[in-house]
Amino acid sequence: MEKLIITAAICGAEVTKENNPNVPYTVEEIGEEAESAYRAGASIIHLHVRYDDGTPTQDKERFRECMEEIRRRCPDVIIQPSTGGAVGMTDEERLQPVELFPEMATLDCGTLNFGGDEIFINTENTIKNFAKVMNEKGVKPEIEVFDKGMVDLAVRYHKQGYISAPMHFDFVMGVQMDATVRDLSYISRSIPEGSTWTVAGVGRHQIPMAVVGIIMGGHARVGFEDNVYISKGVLAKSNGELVEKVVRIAKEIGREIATPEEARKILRIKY
Ligand code: KMH
Ligand code: ZN
Repeated sequence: MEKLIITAAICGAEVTKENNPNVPYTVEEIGEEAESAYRAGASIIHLHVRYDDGTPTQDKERFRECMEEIRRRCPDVIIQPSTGGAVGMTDEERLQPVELFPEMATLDCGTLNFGGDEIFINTENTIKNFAKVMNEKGVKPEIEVFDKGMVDLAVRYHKQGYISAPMHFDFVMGVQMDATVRDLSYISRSIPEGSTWTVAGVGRHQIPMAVVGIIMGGHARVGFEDNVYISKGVLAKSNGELVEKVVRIAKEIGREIATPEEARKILRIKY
């Protein structure tokens, strides 16, 4: 089986220090959390950024600062900015980090309920435009899908020339679709031959879904964006602690961990 790529979603836009005081806000804190995940074995940092008071932002200059800080601490790590940002942001706001030519960025492939009255809006024109801009800039999309219809949409857009192959999918389980072995098994069999995939289980599903992904030959995403606990009722001290747990489990069941360089080869990222 190919080596395991671990993505650390270190910050997100929704969790706060009230959920876990170790959620990073400042440039320094974001750098520290990225480094803890990288040292533990993460090869990709999925990145949202905040202002010092915790407000999420897609501001290009704030992204630039945070990316420089991450590169200073983890020179070879793959940085994958979010283009999802936070619910309610405009497309223009959301796309800003792509102007920094990151190696990857997320491409959310549909609209969904995001809890309470919140709706995370991704119209067909938004998705096509984001995909087109990423393609033009040589940024590899991490295709975020929250249900099977989003896979079908991404495949249609690939056929129409908006998304290049090989495609890399991130299956977010436990928001729209259930975080079950059945659903992960179904969705991971629904992507084109030659594609790669990662699973991100939300909340208590994070580690169990990562384990299923490891066994099935997929890749795994962990981190504060999706879950702030290391075990039931115990807050994680850092993103690194969550990555360490996945590394431990993967090694126990015989799956080696990919370095950033190996992750680039697996994902066919030109560097
Ligand atoms: N914060 C969500 C509204 C992404 O990073 O692309 C969007 C999100 C997905 O987290
Ligand atoms: Zn995100």
